[in-house]
Amino acid sequence: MREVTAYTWVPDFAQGFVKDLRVRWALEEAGLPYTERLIDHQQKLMPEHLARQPFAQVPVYRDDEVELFESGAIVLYIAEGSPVLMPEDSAARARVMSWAFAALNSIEPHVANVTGTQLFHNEALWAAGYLDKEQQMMNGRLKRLSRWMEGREYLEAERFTAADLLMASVLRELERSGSFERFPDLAAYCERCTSRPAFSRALEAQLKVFAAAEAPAGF
Ligand SMILES: N[C@@H](CCC(=O)N[C@@H](CS)C(=O)NCC(=O)O)C(=O)O
Repeated sequence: MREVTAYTWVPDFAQGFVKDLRVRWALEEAGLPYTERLIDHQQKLMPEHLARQPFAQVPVYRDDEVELFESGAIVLYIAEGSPVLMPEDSAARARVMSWAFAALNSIEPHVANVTGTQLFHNEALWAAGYLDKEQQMMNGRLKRLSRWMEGREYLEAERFTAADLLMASVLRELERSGSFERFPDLAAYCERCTSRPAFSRALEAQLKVFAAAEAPAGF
């Protein structure tokens, strides 16, 4: 039994970007079937859900052995048992960990600051100045990532791993913000990862849920 908790519905801007997508993608890459447990935005605040995800978010993952929250931890857990997502060699596995944390800790906060400001605060008086500074910070990180990627197809060597899954999940947020224009190499890398059939299946599975749902009153 493998179960992924996700939302019944999210607003348009979030559809295709909710973080259960990373988990679905990892499961698809690993060839592991799963079921969905769908909750709404009231249920995420209930004690039952908070006992599983202390921050009232999704995803949550459960199988016969573990119950986990945090998409990065879940992806790495799935990757542990999948040769598609994790190399065999122990040093190479450790490098995948390094890059997984780099994606979530060194890149994602900057991407989130920029895309979050654009999505939620674009009209605010302070937004332009803040966005300018945050974009500079983010571009600094992307420039260093771009240098690292010179001559590489994937983060570590020639093969796709869980680290690429996480990095591409973070970078694809930039497709809609125009921030990729300065980094065509990173855009190509992201496309290389998301053109994998497993990603398409995961995206389709998330979007199918929203297509079948009705927006709650007030949206
Ligand atoms: N660090 C968490 C973040 C999870 C997260 O941001 N979940 C969002 C959906 S993508 C959520 O449930 N937001 C609802 C909320 O924060 O109230 C992870 O990677 O799992």
